[in-house]
Amino acid sequence: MLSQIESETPPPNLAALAEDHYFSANPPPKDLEKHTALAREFINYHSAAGRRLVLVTSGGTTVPLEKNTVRFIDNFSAGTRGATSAEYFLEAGYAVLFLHRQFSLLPFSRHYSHATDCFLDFLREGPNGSVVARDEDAAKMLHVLRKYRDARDRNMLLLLPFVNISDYLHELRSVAQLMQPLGPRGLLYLAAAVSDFFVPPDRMSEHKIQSTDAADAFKKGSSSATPQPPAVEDEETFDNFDSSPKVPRSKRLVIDLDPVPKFLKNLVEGWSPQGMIVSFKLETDPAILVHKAKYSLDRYQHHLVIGNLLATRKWEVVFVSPGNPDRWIRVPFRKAGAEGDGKAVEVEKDEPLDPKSLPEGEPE
Ligand code: PAZ
Repeated sequence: MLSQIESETPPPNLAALAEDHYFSANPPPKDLEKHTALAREFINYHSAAGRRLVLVTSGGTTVPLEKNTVRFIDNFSAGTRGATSAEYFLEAGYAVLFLHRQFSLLPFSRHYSHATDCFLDFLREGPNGSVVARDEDAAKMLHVLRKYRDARDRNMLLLLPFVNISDYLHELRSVAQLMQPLGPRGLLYLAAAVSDFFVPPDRMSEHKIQSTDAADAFKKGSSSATPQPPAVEDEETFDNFDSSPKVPRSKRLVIDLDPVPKFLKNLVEGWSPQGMIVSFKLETDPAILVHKAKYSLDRYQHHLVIGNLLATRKWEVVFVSPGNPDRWIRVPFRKAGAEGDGKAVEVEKDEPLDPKSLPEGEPE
C-alpha cells in the first residue's frame, strides 16, 4: 500500500523546495515592499505603452558575517558592465529597471564618479562665482547630461539598490515575477556578480565577531565582573590547522560557508517563464570559459550566456546561445574606456570589428 501511495505521489520539485527554504530562512530586505511597489508601477506604465523593458542587474553582492553587519565578504565588481549596458539599452528604446549594488556605478553618472574620473576634475570656476564644465569636457558632458535628463524626464530608468546576497535574490524574484505579463518583451540581463557562497542565518553571529575574550565576563551577567586574563592555551588548541607562525584556534576566524542555491532554474521555469533571459559567466581561466557558459545554457535552458574573463572583460566577451556558433565580440583594448573624446570603444556597444584589425598582445 505504502509503495502504491509513493508511486502516485509526484516527485518533490527540489528547486521549489530549495526556493521555499531559502526565502523563508533568509529575511527580505526592509525596502522590498517599497521597491516592489515602484517596480510594479514602472512595469505597468511601460507595458501599457507597449514598450520593451529590461531588468539589468549590476554590481557585486555582499556576504554578511554578522547579522548586525560590521564585516562582510565582497567581490571585485564595480558595476561597469551593468551601468554601461543600461545606457545602450536606453538608447535602443528599452525602459530599464536597474537593480544594482548600492553605491556601485550608475548609468550616466558613471562617466564622472569613478575615483580616477572625479567629477571635480571636469569643472572650473566660471564668471561671478559660478561653476562650469571645463571647455575640453563640456561637449561630452552636455551629451551625457542630455541623455540622462531624457531618461529621467521620460521615466525610462528606475534605480533599485541592494546590498547583500539575500537582498539581491529577494528583489530579483519579486521583479522577475512582476515582469511576467510582459512575456518576451521583458528581458532579464543578469550582469551582477552574485556570490556563490553565504553564511546561513542560523550560523550567523548576531553581533560583531569578537577577536578577544575581553567581553566574555560581562556577557556572563555581572556588570561588576572583572575581565579575567585569557586562559593559557594548551597544545591541543593549536592542533587543527597549519599556520605559520602558530596561532591558537581561539584566535582564528574560521568561516564556514554554504553554497547559495542556483536560482537560475527557478527564474527560467517559474519566476519569468516567458521572459528573454541573458546570464553572464565570469571565469579567470580561459580554458574553461566557453565550457562553463555552455554548461550553464544546457542546465538552465535560457536564451543566451555571455562569457567573459576577469582580465579581459572590458575588451572581449563571447556569446553562447542554443543552436548558434559561439560569437566573440572584441574591441581594441588600448582604446576601451579611454574617455574624453566621446569616442571610447565599449564592448557593450556590440559593434564587432574585424579581429584582424585588432592589435596583438595582452591587454594592458
Ligand atoms: O561590474 P564589472 O563591469 O566590473 O564586471 C562585470 C562582470 C564581470 C561582473 C559581469 O560581466 C559578469 O560576468 N557577471 C556575472 C558574474 C558571474 O556570476 O559569473
